[in-house]
Amino acid sequence: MSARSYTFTHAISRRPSKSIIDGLRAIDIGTPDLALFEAHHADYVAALRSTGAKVELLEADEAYPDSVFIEDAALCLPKGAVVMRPGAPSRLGEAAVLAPTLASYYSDIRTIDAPDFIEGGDILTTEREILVGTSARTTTGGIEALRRATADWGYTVREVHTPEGVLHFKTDCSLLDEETILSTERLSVSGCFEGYKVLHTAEGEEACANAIRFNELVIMPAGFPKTAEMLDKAGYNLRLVGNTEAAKLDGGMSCLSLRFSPPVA
Ligand code: CIR
Repeated sequence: MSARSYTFTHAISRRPSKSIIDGLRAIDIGTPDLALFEAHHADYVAALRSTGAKVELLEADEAYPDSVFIEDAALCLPKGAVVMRPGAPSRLGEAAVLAPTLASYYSDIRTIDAPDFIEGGDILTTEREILVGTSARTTTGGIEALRRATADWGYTVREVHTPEGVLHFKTDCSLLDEETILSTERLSVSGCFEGYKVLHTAEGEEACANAIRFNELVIMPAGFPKTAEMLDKAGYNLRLVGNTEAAKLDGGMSCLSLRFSPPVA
C-alpha cells in the first residue's frame, strides 16, 4: 500500500476542552456532553493507532472551544505543511497555536496570509489533486493562496463549491481510495467528482459522508447502517466510532485529526 492520499505514518489530534460547550454550531440541537465526547475521542484515537500510526495527542486548549476540530487549522502534505487561516473569527488564533507542533515534523511550513481565509475542512486531498470548496469559511482568495503555497509540491489545486448551508466541503464527502469518493448526492450533482467513482451515502444518512480513509481502515460515524452495509459489501474495512457529541457542533471524522507522513530528514 503506497497511496499518498491515505497511507499515513502519523496523526495529530487534540483532546476536547471543557469550553466545547461554547463551540460553534449551525443549529442548536443540544449541548455536547464532555465525558461522552472524551470517550468517543479516545475510541477515535485508538482506531488511528490500531493501524500502526503514531498519534500525538495534544492537551485540550480551553481558549479555543472548537480546537478539538484540529483539521481546520492546517494542511499536512508529504513535502510540507500549510498553516490555514480559519474563516470563523473565534477560530482564527488556532492556526498560530498549532504551528510549533507542525514544526516538530516539518522543516517547510507555509502560511496563508490576510485577508484570505481557508479551513482544512474544505480541502479534500486525493491521489491526483487537491479539491477545495468555497464556503462561508473558505474564500476564492484563500484557495488561490493555497495554490501558490503548494505550487512546487506536485499538486494541482482545483476550486469547487460547498453546497449552500453545508459547513465544509468535506462535511459531505470523503476519500475512500485512489479512485473512489463517498459523497452525498446534493454534493456530487454539482459534477465536482467527474473522473472519480462515486459511492453515495444512503438516503437520510447524509451525516455520515464525513468519514476518513486512514491506512487500511475507513473510519466512519456509528449509527448509519445502510451506508455502512454498502461500504462493507464494497470491500472496505470499516471501523465505526461514536460521533453524537461532535455532530452537535457540526464535526465529523475528518475534523478530529491531521493525518500525514512527515518527510524523512
Ligand atoms: C466549526 O463550526 O468550526 C466547528 N464547530 C466544527 C468544525 C468541523 N470541522 C470540520 O469539518 N473539518
